Amino acid sequence: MFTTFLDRSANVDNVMYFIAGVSVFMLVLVTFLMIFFVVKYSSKRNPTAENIEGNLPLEIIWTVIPTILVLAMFYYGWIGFKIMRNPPKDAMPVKVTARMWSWSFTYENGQNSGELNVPLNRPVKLIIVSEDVIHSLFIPAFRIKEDAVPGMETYLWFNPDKTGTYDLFCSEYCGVGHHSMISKVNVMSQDDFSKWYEKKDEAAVPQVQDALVIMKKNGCLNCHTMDGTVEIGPSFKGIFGKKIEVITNWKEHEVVVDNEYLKRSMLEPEADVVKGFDSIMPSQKGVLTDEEIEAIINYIKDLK
Ligand SMILES: [Cu+2]
Repeated sequence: MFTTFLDRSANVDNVMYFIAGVSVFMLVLVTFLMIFFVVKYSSKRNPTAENIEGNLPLEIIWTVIPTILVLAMFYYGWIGFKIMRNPPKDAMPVKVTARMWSWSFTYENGQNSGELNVPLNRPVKLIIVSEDVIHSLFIPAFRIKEDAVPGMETYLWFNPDKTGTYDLFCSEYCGVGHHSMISKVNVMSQDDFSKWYEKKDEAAVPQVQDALVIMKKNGCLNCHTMDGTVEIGPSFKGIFGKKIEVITNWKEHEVVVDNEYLKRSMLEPEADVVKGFDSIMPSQKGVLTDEEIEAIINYIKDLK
């Protein structure tokens, strides 16, 4: 169980076992002593109250032992923290952007994904930013967690030492779509990773079939469905060309869902909010390109 302290995730586990172990031991000890003294000094056994003087050796023992235990917790925690704060120089940087309610991972060559793809056995440094509120990047399998804070950059690193797919999610309640901020870490062989990493967008202008990829990548489908199911936002199914009730400046009115309306809904979502929904969608200005917006609109058009 107590493997080398150079292995960071083993260190996290060891610190956790150590603190939990000490806590359980203390709980049992204190509970036992409490029951023991209740019985031993009950009024039945001791009808006359007695003044018990202090006991210096006992006081020294119960001061020194817990102090050592607490300092040991600090020491082992500190070792793990130091490793965590010092990414290896050759770590691969990946920029992580958190926003309501999706994750986006951008690599040095501009490659971008909604899932974190990493090669086996190469340390990864995650540079974390938030576009709106505080989120928290949590990858339990690698024992790492760090807040994404608007206006600043935070970081984390880990060494993916086993291929496979692992959960990645937001562990800071960030609004109604918080549960949608779940993604994956895909640890791939070096070959598979290179293949994916070098794959550039074939077409400069996104096509309709790319719209699904764009929507997934940008988290649109965390709130909007395509099968008519209503979630956080209205479903895209069959809305094109329809008349809908919207609220603009607290006033209800009707609009027709056309190209212009859909584009405005992406860039200024607060302008006309569909009746019955909260105005919580973040603007996609600067996130989606004009071509991407067009591809999404064309996709929605076809969703009869
Ligand atoms: Cu979040």
